[in-house]
Amino acid sequence: MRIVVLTGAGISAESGVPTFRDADGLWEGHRVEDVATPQAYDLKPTTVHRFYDARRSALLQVEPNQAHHALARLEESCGDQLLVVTQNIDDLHERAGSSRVLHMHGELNSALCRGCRQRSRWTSDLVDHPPCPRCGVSELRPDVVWFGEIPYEMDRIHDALLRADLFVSIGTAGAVYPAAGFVQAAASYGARTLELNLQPSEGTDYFSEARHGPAGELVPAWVESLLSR
Ligand code: BJW
Repeated sequence: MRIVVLTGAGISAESGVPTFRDADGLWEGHRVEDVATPQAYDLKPTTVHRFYDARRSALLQVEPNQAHHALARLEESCGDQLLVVTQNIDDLHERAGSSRVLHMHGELNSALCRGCRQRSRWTSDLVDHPPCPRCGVSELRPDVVWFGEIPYEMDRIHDALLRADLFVSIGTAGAVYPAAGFVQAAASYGARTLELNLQPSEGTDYFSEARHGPAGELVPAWVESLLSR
């Protein structure tokens, strides 16, 4: 059985990483247009760098939770039949042991050079305009996908959705496209679809089945039931 799992901010919430749109979410103190568009970056690069620098250093204080570990166990058993597509820019899936992970909205531990367009692994601050390790020009920005930009890996994701038998969405509000449209795409290609989220997402009606509760409980239970079959 080929499985595609889409994850969003809710899977990392129990690790202590704030979500975006919940109460106390990341954007409560920031207007989305101030930090999550290329135009915002052009206007206020220091504000945007501080926002992402703070999130990058906060990553060092958090650990993967039971939901990330359960998906890593599933990969141990399913191998390349499982693909995790994450909207998250944290590295908690990898730290739990998953290796088949596509970061469609980029990664905190990566920098993108606006000069040479190369991506480089980056774990320190960007606010002081360090030079690009590839071309030497000081044009590094967070390697994340903002509104109006094209997400990464769309061809591979589309290919996986086309071949999926099961599509599972975990911890995402279903408010941001193209990820919010994956459930309809997967269903139209013949996959069964399952939502695991704290509450019904905006797209909940498109799923064949929905279970609501914390990911730290729902995901291990789902994985165990699948592995025991
Ligand atoms: C729990 C839990 C627990 C909590 N357990 N669950 C009009 C109509 C349709 C589309 C558009 C439109 N106008 C513009 C667009 C396109 C636009 C878009 O979607 N806009 C919307 C606002 C409508 N999209 C884009 O611009 C994208 N690009 C694009 O479309 O390019 C065109 C193209 C695509 C494909 C091929 C060719 C061309 C780019 C979108 C980039 C999104 N970027 C961000 C920032 C990334 C960097 C960063 O992290 O700072 O990505 S925005 C932000 O939202 C971030 C997230 O990945 C993304 C999704 O958020 P998510 O994960 O859903 O988080 P929350 O907080 O919203 O929800 C958390 C959920 O978890 C909640 O439901 C909770 O209940 C739940 N939860 N605790 C389980 N313990």
